[in-house]
Amino acid sequence: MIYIVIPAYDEEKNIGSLLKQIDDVLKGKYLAVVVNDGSTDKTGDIVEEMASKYPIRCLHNVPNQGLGITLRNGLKEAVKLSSKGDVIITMDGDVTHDPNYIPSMVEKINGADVVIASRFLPGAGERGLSSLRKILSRGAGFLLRCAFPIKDLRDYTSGYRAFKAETLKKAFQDYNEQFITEKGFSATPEILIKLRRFNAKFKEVPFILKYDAKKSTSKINIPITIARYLKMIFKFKVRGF
Ligand SMILES: Nc1nc2c(ncn2[C@@H]2O[C@H](COP(=O)(O)OP(=O)(O)O)[C@@H](O)[C@H]2O)c(=O)[nH]1
Ligand SMILES: [Mg+2]
Repeated sequence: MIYIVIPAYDEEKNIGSLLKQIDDVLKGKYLAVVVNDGSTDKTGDIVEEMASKYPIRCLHNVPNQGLGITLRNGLKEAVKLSSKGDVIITMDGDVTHDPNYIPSMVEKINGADVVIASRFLPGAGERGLSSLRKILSRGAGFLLRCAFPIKDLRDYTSGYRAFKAETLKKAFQDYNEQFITEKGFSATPEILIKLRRFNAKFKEVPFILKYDAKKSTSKINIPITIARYLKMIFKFKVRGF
């Protein structure tokens, strides 16, 4: 079974078409766990309505909790529902992550624990992303690679990933509530850094981020995200993780 965890905060312009695209690719053979993070728009209503037609489960955070807690709630739910051999995908709720990559990511998980849709491989790229955002992801990637080198991993901040359900189950059992502690976007690299404890094997597939398809503005706050990345790197280096 494939579980797809989608954090969604004010994604009313995107979430409906994303969920339809997912069903076109996977033809009903999946369960999407959408976590509506206290959206102030119609995101929750749209997802609940689609859940009567498609294999979708919608969780609601009230009020907005941030990306870290949202990912934690969604992954916990997917792990709880999963069995041995299942795969858990994470992807953005904003149509920048094309679901057509899912079958190849699932195929590649044989012999690995995590498969990352990576923007930094030959054949990969980013369409429609500002230079500032490109610098941010490359700068963050450089620092994270220096601080926490992981074999075969280049893209630490891509939120589009496939995990073996068993690997995530082990992480939740071992770390308990400490598996995902970062509140914002820094939770995305935190998950990979924490999986190093289990000698997790990483693979990447080339991925083109379709930022030009996005119909909403980004929720990332660049100065806060930079500060949180630096704080997290410092904390994990000094105190361990
Ligand atoms: N739960 C939650 N999700 C968020 C928040 N901010 C952004 N997201 C979600 O996290 C994902 C990444 O955010 P997004 O705006 O797409 O960032 P960008 O694509 O990197 O510019 C999307 O699925 C958002 O809906 C938040 O405060 N809470
Ligand atoms: Mg996005």
